[in-house]
Amino acid sequence: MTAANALKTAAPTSTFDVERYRADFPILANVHPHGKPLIYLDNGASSQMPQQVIDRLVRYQTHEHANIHRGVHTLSETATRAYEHARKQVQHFLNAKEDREIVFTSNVTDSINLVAHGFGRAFVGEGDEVIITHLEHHANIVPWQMLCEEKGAKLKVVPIDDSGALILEAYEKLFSPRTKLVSVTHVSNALGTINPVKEMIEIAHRHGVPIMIDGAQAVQHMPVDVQALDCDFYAFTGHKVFGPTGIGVLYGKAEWLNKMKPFRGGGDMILSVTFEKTTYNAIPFKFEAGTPPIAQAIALGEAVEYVQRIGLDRIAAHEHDLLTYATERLQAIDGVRIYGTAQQKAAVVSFYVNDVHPHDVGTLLNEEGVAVRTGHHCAQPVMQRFGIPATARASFAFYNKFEEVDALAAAIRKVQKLFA
Ligand code: ALA
Repeated sequence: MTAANALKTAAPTSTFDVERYRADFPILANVHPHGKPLIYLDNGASSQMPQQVIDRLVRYQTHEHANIHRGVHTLSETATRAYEHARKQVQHFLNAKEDREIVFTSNVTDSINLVAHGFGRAFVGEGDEVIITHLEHHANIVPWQMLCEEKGAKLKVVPIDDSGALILEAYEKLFSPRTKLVSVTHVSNALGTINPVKEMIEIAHRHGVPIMIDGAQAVQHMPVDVQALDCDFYAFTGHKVFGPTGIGVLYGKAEWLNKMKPFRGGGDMILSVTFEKTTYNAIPFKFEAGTPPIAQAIALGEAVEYVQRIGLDRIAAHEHDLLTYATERLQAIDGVRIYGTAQQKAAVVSFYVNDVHPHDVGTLLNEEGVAVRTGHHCAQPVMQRFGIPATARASFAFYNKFEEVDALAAAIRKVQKLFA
């Protein structure tokens, strides 16, 4: 029996009509430069935009563009209405209590830096502590390191086990009376681990500590309800949830946003300015200095409605099937090692093919039309934990299909033959 025949299951038969949704994404019909159909498995880095979102961008640029919050003319009012409507769409997407709890930023990195500055400068002092985890993307490490360095505070890190799951008992032990904030990723970008954030939030609150969740790799895969979670901050980025680049979101409980210092100074974040004193605008505008990414915010509103129309529960179920199938197919290939085997995982498979460097694997997969990310995935501590410099990573979206997993497996076998 060959390894391929040893698969426990064939591709699941699913009621999720993937072809219907793929038809919304013009880029997926593109032929890859190497003459192969494009098999896009790099959604963790950036997902694709459906025609509905592209059309919304074009409609805005063609008929509605002007600066917002600044004009009495019709176009400015139209653009302002559309931008503030997008804020409400995001509010509903996250089930935030109020639209003023939604701050538009430029990406998750920007959202985390906003909290590191706005919260950190106000509430973290010498000898205080901030807790993060070993699974974080650099965006959820470096801003806290910078803050701790500036303030003389300490960064504490929740360890992970060999499957890439957080060790929860160790998390609880890290709290002390000096702990001021926890910041944790919802889903690991490098390994796919889904963290038990609900439990982590409860533990943090038991210690009287606010907690921020980095949802960059979560909101496109599963329903997120910030009121049910009861997190204090939640961040995500537009271009990973089928929207454009240049737009991100910070959800913050109004009580915290009100207490925080502004991150950037400039136009629109003020009520009045004299050379002696500036008074700041109300939230969320206090945090949106300068002309914001108006078109991108409006398109993001369309993107989050688009995924809600499909249904995040249905997306999660389809992607779970994809993950199970991909894991089995890759595990059936001798020489392929999967990193990240936690019980709770999003549809991300990080792997090594024999001892071929992941960059070579990625380059050769590309020749087969298969796009994956290779490298440390901006999560070098995760790589260090496993003693490797990099992995190849296939990251799926709801528009991926089982045949694409087969194509990935076939392309990996070709790589192995080249190095045999
Ligand atoms: N953070 C993105 C990734 O995981 C870029 O690929």
